[in-house]
Amino acid sequence: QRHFKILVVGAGAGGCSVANKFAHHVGGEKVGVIEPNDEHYYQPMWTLVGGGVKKLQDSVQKMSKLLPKKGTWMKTKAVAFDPEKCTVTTAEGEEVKYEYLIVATGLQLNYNKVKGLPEAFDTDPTVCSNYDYNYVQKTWPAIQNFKGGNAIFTFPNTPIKCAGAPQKIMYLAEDWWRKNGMREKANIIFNSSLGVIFGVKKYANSLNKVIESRGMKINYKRNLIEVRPETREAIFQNLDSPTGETETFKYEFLHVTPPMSTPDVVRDSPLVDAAGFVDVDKNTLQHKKYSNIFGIGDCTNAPTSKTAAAAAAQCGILETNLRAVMANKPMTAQYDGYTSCPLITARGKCILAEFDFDGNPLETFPINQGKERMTMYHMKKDVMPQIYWHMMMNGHWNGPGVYRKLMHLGMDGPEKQPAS
Ligand code: FAD
Ligand code: UQ1
Repeated sequence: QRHFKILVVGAGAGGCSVANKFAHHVGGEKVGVIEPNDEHYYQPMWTLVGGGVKKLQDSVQKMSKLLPKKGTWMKTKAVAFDPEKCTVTTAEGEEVKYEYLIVATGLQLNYNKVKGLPEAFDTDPTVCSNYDYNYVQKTWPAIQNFKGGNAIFTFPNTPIKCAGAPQKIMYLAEDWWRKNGMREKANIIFNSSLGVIFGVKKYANSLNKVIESRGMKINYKRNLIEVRPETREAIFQNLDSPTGETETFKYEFLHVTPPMSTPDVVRDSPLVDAAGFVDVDKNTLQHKKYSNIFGIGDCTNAPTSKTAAAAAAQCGILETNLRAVMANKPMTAQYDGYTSCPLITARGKCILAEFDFDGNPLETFPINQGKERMTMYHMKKDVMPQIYWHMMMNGHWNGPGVYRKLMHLGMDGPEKQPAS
């Protein structure tokens, strides 16, 4: 039976980064990684791929180049967790034993929860999604081929990763259509299951102004339940209606953000809460029941917005706390919920939202990030991919917390100074 001191399940943004961190600490040969994909995706770039700003290939790197050099990569899926026996079963039926487990499986996209959606993706060139490696390739051609009519952007009735991404692509599309003489013919509609444009007031206020000034329409509490590609109709349920009333929209362009959940293997495991997310202490990231298990990234129930930026901040917390547990010492690091969402509002414009568990802004730069800025656009487009590939993947990026503290030295009142 194979046995690892540290076993990481899932090598996305969070998993790859912590696998490399612990390879530095305990030696690569003691680290095992279970990950089925040959390729690692930098998903935050897909907004810019769909918007025609970046090439898809720039979002991809060979998994073999990113994982710890001396580590063991099991190129397969985890299919069962047994936290009592400290084993994870692989698709081949191997039971891999661990001393410490880090769960980092991210989210699964549940297309089959929307009737007709898989067929629509396969048959209708006007239906696309930046959330998927395959369907993000349809977005930019669909934007360019749009000749007017209803352009609809959806937000599902489940937690999702990067809650800003469903609207970022709307802004990029609107910007393109405006600059290419198509804007008057376009009826741009954001149908969201939520009741607000963004969960943090400061940024919601800015976004509402953007939407209003550029004539986009928002319908709240509208959940996509069916797509009919033959007639180009999208059916939405009104979540406020006690009778489950539905509304049918004709579409000439449809960007879908699908319903999401943790992968079935995680949802069906003993590791999750009632909602199906890995049940961790939100401050330490240690599992609430099993002290040798930690969770990171989108798969956990830490109540913050699910982003790579959040996973980066969690990496440092997890590193400190798991090392303490391994040394039989008390855990000292506390996650504050830091997350970030670069809200691109046009080519050359971005509102860089950064905030904590309570929705308080935690801005890195000593300027008002609630404004649309060219600098933040370049930050997102040109700087973040470098930080991700060259720092985060190696385990050398724990988010911008230290820079925020430096740049705000002496500038904020004590209430804005982080406790640590
Ligand atoms: P992932 O990076 O998704 O990795 C999960 C890994 O687990 C995958 O490699 C998968 O193959 C593996 N896995 C799944 N099931 C199993 C299994 N059974 N066994 C073994 N391995 C498994 N974040 C930002 O910070 N800024 C942004 O601007 C931003 N924009 C985004 C735009 C889009 C369109 C999208 C889709 C995402 C965006 N994000 C953004 C979110 C960000 O990509 C995710 O939050 C981040 O990737 C989460 O990291 P993770 O490690 O939890 O999951
Ligand atoms: C970040 O740390 C991060 O993770 C690598 C992202 O994911 C791509 C982000 O989008 C952002 C904005 C951050 C935060 C970093 C800075 C420098 C503000």
